[in-house]
Amino acid sequence: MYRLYWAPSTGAFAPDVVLTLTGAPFERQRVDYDGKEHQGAAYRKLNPMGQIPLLQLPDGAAITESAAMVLHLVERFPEAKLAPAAGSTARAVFDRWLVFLAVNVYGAILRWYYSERFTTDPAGAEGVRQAADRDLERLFAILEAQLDPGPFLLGEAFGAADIYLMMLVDWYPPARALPRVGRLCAGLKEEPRIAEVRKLYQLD
Ligand SMILES: N[C@@H](CCC(=O)N[C@@H](CS)C(=O)NCC(=O)O)C(=O)O
Repeated sequence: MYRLYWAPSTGAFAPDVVLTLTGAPFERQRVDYDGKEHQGAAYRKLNPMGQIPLLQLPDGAAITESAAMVLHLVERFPEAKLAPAAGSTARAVFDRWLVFLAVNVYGAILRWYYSERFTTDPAGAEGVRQAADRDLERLFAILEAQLDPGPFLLGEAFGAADIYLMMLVDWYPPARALPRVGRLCAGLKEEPRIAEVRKLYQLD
């Protein structure tokens, strides 16, 4: 069975929703984030980066990187229709946006939240935060344009990249003001299985 190491308000949300929507049996292993369990030796044996999430596959393999988890799951459970068929042009577009979100947007959000980690100059943190804010504005404007006509990143077809986008919007509230981004997230929140997972992750 799949086992997802998770904690509220973390990047475990996207793979959790994807797992939930596939209907695959899985268990959640809560990590004591406030108690810094993810920095302990036992957890680092599984994820040397000391980060959440971590997905253990049924054969015991430990997979890190939330986007890699999503890609594995959409591939493993094609009947859930959370991504276009592998090898198709639509799939290349899906992969493009998932990686865009995981690398560019997630990265900028980390710089926005944890600015002090991205400079050795204690006085430089505010500058890092402001630059990240500027980057996020630009990145979300690109996403807003991609959602035209929408309603999803891939047009008519809902997919796992939309879930990943919703997670990032939760962390960067200014993005909610963008009409298409805001509409997409508001719609996804209405889906009962997504709403359940949101509750668990303590998202509004
Ligand atoms: N690239 C990783 C990033 C994961 C990540 O940054 N997780 C955060 C929680 S949202 C974390 O565990 N941070 C703890 C730390 O960096 O000390 C992924 O996509 O899974």
